[in-house]
Amino acid sequence: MSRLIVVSNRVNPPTGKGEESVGGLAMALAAALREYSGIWFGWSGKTTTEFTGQLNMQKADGVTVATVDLEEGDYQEYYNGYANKTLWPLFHYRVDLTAYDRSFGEGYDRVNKRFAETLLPLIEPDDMIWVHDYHLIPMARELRRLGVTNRIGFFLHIPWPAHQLVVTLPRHRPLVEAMFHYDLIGFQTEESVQAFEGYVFNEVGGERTEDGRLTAFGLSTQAGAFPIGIDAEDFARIKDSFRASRVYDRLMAHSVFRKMIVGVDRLDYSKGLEERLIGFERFLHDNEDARREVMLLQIAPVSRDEVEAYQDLRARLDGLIGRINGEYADMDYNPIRYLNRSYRRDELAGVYRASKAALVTPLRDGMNLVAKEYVASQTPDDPGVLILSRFAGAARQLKEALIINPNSPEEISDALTRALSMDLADRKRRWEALMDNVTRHDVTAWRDDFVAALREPAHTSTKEALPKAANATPALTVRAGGRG
Ligand code: ADQ
Repeated sequence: MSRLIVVSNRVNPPTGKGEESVGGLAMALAAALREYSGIWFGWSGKTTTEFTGQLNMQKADGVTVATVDLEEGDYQEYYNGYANKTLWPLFHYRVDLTAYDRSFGEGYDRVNKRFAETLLPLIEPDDMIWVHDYHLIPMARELRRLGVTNRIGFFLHIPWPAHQLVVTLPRHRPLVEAMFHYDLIGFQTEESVQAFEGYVFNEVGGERTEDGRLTAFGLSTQAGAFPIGIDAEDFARIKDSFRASRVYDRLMAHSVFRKMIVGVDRLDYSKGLEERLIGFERFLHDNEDARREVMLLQIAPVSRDEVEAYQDLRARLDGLIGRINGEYADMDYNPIRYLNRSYRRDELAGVYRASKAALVTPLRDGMNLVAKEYVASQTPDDPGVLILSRFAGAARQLKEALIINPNSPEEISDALTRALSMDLADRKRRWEALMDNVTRHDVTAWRDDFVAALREPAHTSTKEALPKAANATPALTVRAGGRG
């Protein structure tokens, strides 16, 4: 059986102890790597004054992990720069926050080349390579330049934006061309697949072949939707664990005669945190009875705090929360409890279980795993209500949630009123359908679907390697399997 090599910007394998602190995605990838006796390759998270390309190999809980340090300039231009100041805002429809700095693009290409060169000696002829996310779009092109003919897949965790947005990027063409060096490109939703195809057909005159492949730039690839899931079974189990129950009991004791709503997000402008707070403020304004009775617990660990847009957001949130609490708090009541820290997965499960409703209000989100985690942590005989933005990829699957437009404070306020007064039969009916979806489309199904599609018709491939001098791009026919 071929091995699997997973490539992602950061490598975060389980340690074998205290796994509740490791994310579900990391657990699922680690399980796949154990099954396929593979390697997980990426950045160590450390920087040095000069790039050495020195590989650091470790075995962590049955998974071989290979990491490399970056130099400070790489970190600033590739990670803080092109990844987090260019692609992240643009792909989340925030052209106003997008930096179009040429040095960022150069740093991005340089790091992808360095990653490819460092990984090269580890690749064996039969290995499948699975590259993750927007940090590493050019990775396959760089590997092909080095002569790698293995099957290479790519999964984009964030949305692919509309054509009109992509073309605001000065070097959009080489970026999209680089994607055609993958055998398989996975997106979170059909909407992203269609947006990608829209670019390919309308901007570069690409076409779809009879068997569903996309051709452009003299290359061909396969694109499909592979909506990511969570380890639903594990969440349903840990919600009753000792730690989850302790958190649950503490929260219940604190909210006697009160109803708690929860929000859990990285502190990021794509998550609609301000819109959520303004919606909650509207709810308090419109419902005198609810004041003193309903509180919002917002957990938002600080993220990417070296980037100015994140510092600005944090300052605005501090001001907004101060204003709302100042207006509506009483001596023994605070409408918003705001925590900038991380919690273990089992603790989060306890928080979700204790909350009558979850507010998940991103303005754009590839999927949103919090929405699924909330569903999986509910008690079947008294489940809470999920309020979900239509702009989260998860809204395509979780149709029995209360779907809202986060730009409307009234819609948020109305959904809260509805959620908090919903009768048990309605809550149960919705939750059962949601839980069924979250369980069926879990992270293992996602991973297995993607790997099966990547593995598929290797024998029909007529793939060649790119010449080492990369100026001339030969016609390359790549056949990939997978769902169209
Ligand atoms: P994120 O933007 O990080 O992921 P999300 O899908 O919600 O967004 O995942 C966040 C994860 O972090 C969840 O598992 C959540 O439990 C965890 N988390 C959040 N706050 C936490 C806290 N205070 N303590 C501990 N854990 C916390 C990107 C894309 C998403 C896509 C995922 C997976 O932006 O759209 O769903 O990748 O593909």
